[in-house]
Amino acid sequence: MTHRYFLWKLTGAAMAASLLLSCSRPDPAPEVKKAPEEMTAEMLQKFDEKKFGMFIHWGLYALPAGEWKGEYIRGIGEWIMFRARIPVAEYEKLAAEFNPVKFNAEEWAQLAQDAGMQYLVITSKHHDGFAMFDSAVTKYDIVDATPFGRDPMKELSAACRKRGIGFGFYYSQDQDWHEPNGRGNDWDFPQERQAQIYLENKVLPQVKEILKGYGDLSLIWFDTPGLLSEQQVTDLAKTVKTLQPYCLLNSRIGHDKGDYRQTGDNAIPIQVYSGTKWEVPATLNDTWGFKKNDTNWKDPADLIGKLADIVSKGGNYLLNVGPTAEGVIPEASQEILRTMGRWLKTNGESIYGASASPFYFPDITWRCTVRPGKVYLHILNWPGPAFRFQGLESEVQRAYFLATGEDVPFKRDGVALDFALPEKPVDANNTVLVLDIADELPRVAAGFGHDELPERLDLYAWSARFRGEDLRYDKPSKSASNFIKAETFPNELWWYNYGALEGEYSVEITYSCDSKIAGSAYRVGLHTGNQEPYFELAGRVEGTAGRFVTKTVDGALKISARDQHISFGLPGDTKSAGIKVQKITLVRRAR
Ligand code: FHN
Repeated sequence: MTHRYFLWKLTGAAMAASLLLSCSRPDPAPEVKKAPEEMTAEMLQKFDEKKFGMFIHWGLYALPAGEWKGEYIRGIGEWIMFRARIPVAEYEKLAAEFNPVKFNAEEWAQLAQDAGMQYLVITSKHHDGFAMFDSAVTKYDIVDATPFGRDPMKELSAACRKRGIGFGFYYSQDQDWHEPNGRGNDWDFPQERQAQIYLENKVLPQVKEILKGYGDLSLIWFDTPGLLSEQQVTDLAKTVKTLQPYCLLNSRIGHDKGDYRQTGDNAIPIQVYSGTKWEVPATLNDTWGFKKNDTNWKDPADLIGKLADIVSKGGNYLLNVGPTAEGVIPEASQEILRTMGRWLKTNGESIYGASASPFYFPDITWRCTVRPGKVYLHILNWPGPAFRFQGLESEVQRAYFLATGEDVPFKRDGVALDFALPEKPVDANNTVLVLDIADELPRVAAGFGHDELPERLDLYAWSARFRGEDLRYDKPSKSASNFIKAETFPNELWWYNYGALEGEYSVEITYSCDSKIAGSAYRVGLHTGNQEPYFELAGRVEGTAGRFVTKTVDGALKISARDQHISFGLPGDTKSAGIKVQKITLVRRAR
């Protein structure tokens, strides 16, 4: 396997570590002498080092909080205007009620810091078109249109700066349901829109405002570029870089003009994803903007596992909170984030500035991050007292738990290391086992490199995106259930390819189903984008008397690099809501 990318990452990580420590300001003032690429590279390095950030979706939608005229509106909270087709004139009235008197920038920034988050990105304007900052371009902003009358972004950017937390703005550059020439609102504005007018009159001037009024920005996080032309996106990127050459652009600016890549929402690549810097934007429950009835909070252990999973694969984790209309980050979110922060306080060495795994992941027992001379094994699903780790050729000088410093006995058997672990995890959230190795970089045995996937690959529910809001995870059986039929958004498991899989595969499903409820049709789908599968394998759920069994699905999946994700679901389920799906296994037939 090639170590070039890996080496580059390690050197970069070391550089970035020293930069981060020596730098109290997260974002240096532009030095015009440097070439643009150099400035971007410098910031990308720092960005890569940070690993964990806070995303904040906050806007007028926090007031209806998922309910309109007494009716529950399915889907993510910040989309309520769109989903309920609320006329502009009615939605605008929310501004007069929006008074987040409990907003406290210091508390929000402190929460980010307590959580171990190194950067923060907040919605300056979401798709509803309302500016959460003081904008001279329109009166439709938090200072002019609400009784609150303060600019919370001024306070928050200052509170972040004070703590050395990178500060960035989310800005919806194409979708704007408030504007006739923005994209998305066809209930008020059925006529054809003229994007250029909207760009010139709202987007470019507002983007200039957020660049000029809030100090050095770490990044601008654009979203849903839609149908903007390459020229329009180029102009937007130029506007940003002219005013702040150090400000990073995310890939959702469109037309490949970003500095780093976003995965899909809540979409974690199935294996190591290299070649570019990337970030996973993700939710703590099933919404970004506050929804009063969404209490489907993810388990902190699961989130700590996901953080380790993402860093092991080379990415950053941007985890969202949706404050209420009063300006309070929900208590449950705060508790989860503080739990993550406590874990990071002890185990941060294995996350910040760490490089991706040089090994592929055969299952979900462990993930791996690396620093010079050290391999960190994040044991996420405890294997019991005997743990075999394969593929490391480097001599291991010492193995110990990061949290306690306690030595862990092991024996070598060729390229396998057999560790004697305690019966129970040292830390139920993620026990980090550190290997001090004799090499600067781990030497990886042939057949175990991250780019050498095995003939059988398990895709567990644990590592899937749960699509739809009804699915639930059962920790003891590591399975997903409640694949009920839904009017909008099918309840499905989605596994993101990101180029890891190419070839022809048989598929096996490991599941359990009470025999009395068996019968519904399931499908394993291949998708090039967020729409319905263009190809599917189908079968019917058979009863297993409640035991987990593995069954082969008829047919084969031909997966290519253009396939975005693989799904499992029961789209028309009327009977088998109790089926528990633990994993699907891809068995290679041909390359
Ligand atoms: O439509 C938005 C959504 O509301 C949210 O802001 C997420 C965050 O990544 N981005 C969009 C969809 O991808």
